[in-house]
Order: sequence, then C-alpha cells, then structure tokens
Amino acid sequence: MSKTLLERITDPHQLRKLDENELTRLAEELRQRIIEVVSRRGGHLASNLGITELTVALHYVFDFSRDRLLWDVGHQCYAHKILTGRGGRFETLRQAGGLSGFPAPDESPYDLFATGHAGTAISTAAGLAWADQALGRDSRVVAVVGDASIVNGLSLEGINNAALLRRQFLIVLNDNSMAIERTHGAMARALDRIRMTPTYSDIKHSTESLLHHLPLGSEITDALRHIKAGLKTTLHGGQVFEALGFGYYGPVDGHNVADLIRALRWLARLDRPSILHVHTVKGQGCQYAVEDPCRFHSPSAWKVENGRAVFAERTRRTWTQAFADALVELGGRDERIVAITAAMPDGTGLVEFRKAFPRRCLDVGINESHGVAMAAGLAKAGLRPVVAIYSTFLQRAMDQVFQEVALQQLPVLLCMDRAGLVGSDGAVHHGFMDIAYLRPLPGMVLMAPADAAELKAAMELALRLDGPAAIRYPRDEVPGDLEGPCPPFELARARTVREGDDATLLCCGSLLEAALAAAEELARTEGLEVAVVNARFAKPLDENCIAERIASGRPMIVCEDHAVTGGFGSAVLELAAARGLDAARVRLMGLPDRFIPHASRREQLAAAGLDAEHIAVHLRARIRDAAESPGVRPR
Ligand SMILES: Cc1ncc(C[n+]2csc(CCOP(=O)(O)OP(=O)(O)O)c2C)c(N)n1
Repeated sequence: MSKTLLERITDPHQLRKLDENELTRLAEELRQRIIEVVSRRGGHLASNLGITELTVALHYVFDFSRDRLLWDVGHQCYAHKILTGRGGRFETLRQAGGLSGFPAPDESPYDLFATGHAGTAISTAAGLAWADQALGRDSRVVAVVGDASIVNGLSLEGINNAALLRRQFLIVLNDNSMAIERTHGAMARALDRIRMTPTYSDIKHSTESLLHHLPLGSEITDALRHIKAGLKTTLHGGQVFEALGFGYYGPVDGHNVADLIRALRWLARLDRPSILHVHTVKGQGCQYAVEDPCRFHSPSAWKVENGRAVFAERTRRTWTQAFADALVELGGRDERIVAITAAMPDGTGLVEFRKAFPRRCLDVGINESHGVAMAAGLAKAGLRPVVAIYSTFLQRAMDQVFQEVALQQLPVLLCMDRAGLVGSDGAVHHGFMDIAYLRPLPGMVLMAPADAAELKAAMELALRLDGPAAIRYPRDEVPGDLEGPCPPFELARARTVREGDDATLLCCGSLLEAALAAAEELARTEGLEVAVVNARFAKPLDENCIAERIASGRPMIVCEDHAVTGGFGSAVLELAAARGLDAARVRLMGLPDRFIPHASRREQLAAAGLDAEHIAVHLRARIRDAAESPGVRPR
C-alpha cells in the first residue's frame, strides 16, 4: 500500500518536494490525524483544525531549524508537532510520558518556549529578533497569534515595542473571530469589519487583471507592490497596524495553501515588522466542531454516532458546576453580584449565571489584569464582583490583586477554579502557587472548601465581608458531601471532621476526602485513631485549633494540593514559630519543588504522594516514629 503524505514527511524540509496540491492534501491528512487522536485522548481540537494549512505553509516557506517560530498560547501546535518529527508519537498526546499538548522544548528544537498562557509570543519573538540581530544571525522570526490573544495586554505591549525593530519580523494574526467563544471588544469589532471586506485572494484576482495591462516584463515584485497598494487602500482595518509602524497584509484565506505561501514568501523577505492577517475557521473540516467550536475547543474524548459526537456521561458533579449552581443561587439573592470572566465563561462555569442575569456577566477577553482592576472599580462603586478565573491565569493579575483590590481593601471575590494539579494540560496550567502569592496580602481571606456545600458556604461568607477574598477549588469532580449539614463558614474557624488521639491530619481543601480515607484505612487495619481537621482557611488560620494540636506533641501531617513552598503548610509552620511551639512532629505534604508534567490528575496526585494510599503510608510511618521515640525529637 502506498504511504500517505503524512507517513512520508518526517522532517519539515521534505515539504519543499511537494507541490501545492500535495501540500493541500497534506493539510487535510493532518486534520484527519488530529481528529482521530484527539477524539481518543481529548485535547485542543477546533483551533488545531483551523490552522493546518497555515502550519504547512509556514514550514514550507520558512526553515524553522534556523528561523524562529513562536505559537501564542501554543494550544494550536498539533500539526506543527506532527510535521516536526513527532508524528510517530502523536498517539501519546497529553498522556503520562507522552507528548505535551503545548509547545515543549524538551521534545523538539522546533519548540522554542514551553507555553500555554496567552499573549506572550510577540514579546519573546521580539527578544529573539533583537538578539539574533545583535549577534549577527540572519534568522527570520514569526509569531502566530490568535485574534483573541492579540488583544491581551502583553501582546499589545509587545506590538508597541516590536514595531521599532529594524529588521524582518512577522506577526501572523490567525483570525477565526473566536477565543473559546466568540470574541468581544473593540478589536473584535474592527476585525469583523475587515472580515466583511474582500480577501487577499479576491483582490489579487482583480489586481491580476490589472497586471495584464502593465507593460510586458514587469517584475513580479512590482506586481506585488500593486497588490499591496490595493490591499492598503481597500482595507482600513489594517491602518491601525500601519499607523503603529507595521506593514499590514491581508486578509488572506487561511485555508488556501497557495495564497498563504505567496503571502508568506513575500513577507519573509521584508526587512521590517509586518502583520499577515489570515482568516480561518475554527473547527474547519469537521462539521460538529464547526457547529460548536466552543464545545470542541478542548473536549474530552468522544465517539461519533450517526455523525454526532457523543461524550461519556459524568457520574459526579464537577467543582465548576458546583460553583456555577451556587453563584446562580447567590446571584438571585443579591442583585449587586456581578460576575467577570477573562474569555472563559464556559470553563469557569459562568454560562448559567449569564443566562440567568445577562446584564450582570462581563466577559473582558483574555485580559486578566484588566478584569481584576475592573472588578475593583465595580466594588468601589458598590457592586459585589465575583471574578471567576483559573488559578494559573490569576497569576497574570497579581499586581492588580495587590494594588487595586487588596491595598484598597475592596470586596472583590476571586473564585479560583483549577487550583492545584490540572491533569493533561500539564505544567503550564497547574494552579500550584495561589496560596503562596495571595497569602502575604494583608486583609486577604483565603478559603479552600472540601465539598460542594462548603464551596457555597465559603462564597456566602466572602460575599458578606468588607474586604477581598479568594476561594480555591480544583479541576475535579466534587467529593460526596461530608457527613451532616454543612456549618456556615466563620472567619478563621476550622472544622474537625474526625476525632482521634494518635495523630492529626490537617487538610486544606479538596484533599480532605483522601485524608479521611487514609484515616479510615489506619483505623480499620491497625486500630489507630487519627483526627482529621478541615482547615477551611489558608488565611486567616484557625490559630488556636492548629496551635493546640501542634502543642499536643502528636504527629501532624499537613496536606494540600499546592506547592509546599509558601503554601498552607508554610503558614502552619510560621504559626508554630510565632508561638514558640516545637514543630518537629509536623510534616508537610504538598507539591514538590519541580514542574509536574502532563498526566491525568489522579496520576499526578499519586506521583506527588497526595492520594489516600500515600497519605496512609506516611501517617503510619510518623505514628511509628513517635511511638519509638516518645518525648525524643524525631529527626
Ligand atoms: C492568559 C490566558 N488566559 C486564558 C487562557 C485560556 N485560553 C486558551 S486558548 C484561549 C482562546 C485563544 O483564542 P485565540 O488566541 O483567538 O486563538 P484560537 O484558539 O482562536 O486559535 C483561551 C482564552 C490562556 N491560555 N491564557
């Protein structure tokens, strides 16, 4: 059987041997391969399907073994991975030990930065361009940025600076008019207007007829200059970029390999910063993904039945759903509540709230710092803003949490989804340090509920406070509710959920279920009685409860789905130091001081020792140590 084009291409240099028809076929084969693997592994689908022709054209025109290619966010790099020698391993996408779903320099020299957060490509590309020029290297630089990411503050900072470069520098604006949902905002409106105008191809054809009337022997470069002039006069949208000092070219049909190659060839030779505006369709070539690009932005595995994608039913509610339900209920009780998302209404669970209260839900685009600063403004004016955000993306807005929110002591509630290990998105998405960066802020109330009822109770308390608060919960299913009714959250009050004299498990957040299982296991197998305390607060601590348990001299293990460095456990040790307590029998279990790669969340928790089994082993060892050396400080 003859090999497919995809099987024949093991190195991007081999693309040059293909003609335009074959390149188009290759783009289609890439698309099919991506659908086949993502439908089994889960991952980013729609954005990757929209960019196969562009990826082929980029690798055809440039030589990225020496030129520089930066993907903004990086979630759209699957075709690039397959073309750069990783096709054979593509099957392992996002699995433990397999390929990452994002650019990964440890996989290939074709991936320059490990990324996953939006808005950075233009800045890093500018740095590379500047350095290459200073070091006398003649590499060409290309940054591919989506229409939603180009409005990110960081992208605009990069554009502002890159425009000053005196050398080739190309930004490819991949415009599919979508972030995860449709994009909003002034830039989206401007890009929409350009969408209404003819494409590069339309203009090229009309320009070509004009060229027939030019004197024979005209150079093709002259012709292209005319095309460019035609584009410039027709499309005022590009004038924004032109005014900033960029050459603007487009829009080009991003699914037409021949047009893309022609435009890229021209731009590769320019010795000034330029922008190529490409129109693509999110989900291209896959009907269900085109029809519902939001659902297929980053789906879990699915099967196709009668042409429709069918997903496995979830047995338990997710934390995101629990948050969504609680917010709708609380929003019904208090009309001052306004919800804010940075381009992630679906992922953060705001869709239901938006349906119920459309005028009280704001999507600010991929602009977390703006979202938080805006929340501060809303709070100052008397509303109760709830910022629904992934822990990892709140990092972007750290300074606004400090200055606009905490320093003013404004009642902004930060609801941090994906706190802790996130599974197959891997190192770039873990919410592993929110406690560490929020804890030093004076007046910040930082809560970690253990089940759905506690999440709602934590939100109720936060919405009664006069100052800032944050609540963290993971990307996971919510555990079954703790026994008995959920007592309301009281500031700095922990909740003891199991009594016992042999040791204490002090747990912050969603690991409580694993901690309880470990305690049950020790009771069942060895008759040991371990107290389990649900801390509820990472700040302010229930100081008396915790200090008493440390002072008892019984072994204590502190568990959290957060970096040990700077986390809840650190706060416990700070308390012990402040009170002059002997903390020799306190042990911290949390995330280690290394980046944790992609795998399932369950695998990651086990690797970090944060599952019931590891907690039980650790607990048993600490109780044994204490029994063997009563009164002696364990080492
Ligand atoms: C700082 C940050 N906020 C939010 C996200 C979540 N996110 C991942 S992809 C995406 C949409 C990106 O849209 P666009 O840049 O237009 O690229 P497309 O997927 O349309 O190709 C979002 C919001 C992120 N990766 N980084």
